[in-house]
Amino acid sequence: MTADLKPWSKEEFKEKLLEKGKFYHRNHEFHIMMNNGELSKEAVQGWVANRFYYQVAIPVKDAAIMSNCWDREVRRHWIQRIIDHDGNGNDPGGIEAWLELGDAVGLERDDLWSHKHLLPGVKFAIDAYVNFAKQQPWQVAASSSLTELFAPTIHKDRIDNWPDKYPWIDQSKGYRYFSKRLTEARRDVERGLEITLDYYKTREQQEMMLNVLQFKLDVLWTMCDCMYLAYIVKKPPYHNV
Ligand code: AHQ
Repeated sequence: MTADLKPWSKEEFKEKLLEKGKFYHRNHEFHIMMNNGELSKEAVQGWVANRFYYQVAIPVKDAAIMSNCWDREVRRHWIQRIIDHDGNGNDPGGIEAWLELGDAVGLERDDLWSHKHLLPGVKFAIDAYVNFAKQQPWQVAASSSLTELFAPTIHKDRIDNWPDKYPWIDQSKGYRYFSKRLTEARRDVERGLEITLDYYKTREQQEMMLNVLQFKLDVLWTMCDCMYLAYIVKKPPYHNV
């Protein structure tokens, strides 16, 4: 029974979070094939189109967290995550950068905004994440973003591998999003870790947080499962009816 166990120190707790890295979707076969240059053009386009729903969901998820948070100081920081994606003033934001990635891989912007290529299972996984943020205490929802502890590496994989593995992708406009996230993810993780290491006090709460992180890892992994079935196994939903 973890209820009577001593809480982990902040360092031990952070270590436990980092141990979850093996479940990060960088280790999914879909991403391994991506980094090895083994994805077809259709599979890359499918990934860009399906991830677009994730990109436009992130600001909605972060707004849900803010709508549950009465702490002005936290909101003053957290609002930056929405701006990073929606942009403001002269900054077109990350959603625009993802649309440029869509342009670079040969997708029509209307087909991204209409979610024409969105797979049902990818939508369900992402909607589960948004609803989690709406229903959970803001600190719990905030801590679920800590899959980004492992994100800089995956963005760097794309920047390092895609130019050589996918020379058909227009490099002049395709990679701005990934470079942008390298710094933004590190800043987000700093804030997310601070909230998480402070909020979960007892061992039972800390163990619960590991399950919260596993939920979000499952969201990302499930997205890759759906895209693998559709674009690698070539058995998208209803392929046989
Ligand atoms: O581009 C990504 C992003 O903006 C975010 C926000 C953060 C969150 O709030 O959950 N997570 C996240 C992630 C982004 N990119 C993913 C990728 O593989 O490109 C990784 C993903 C994450 O690690 O949760």
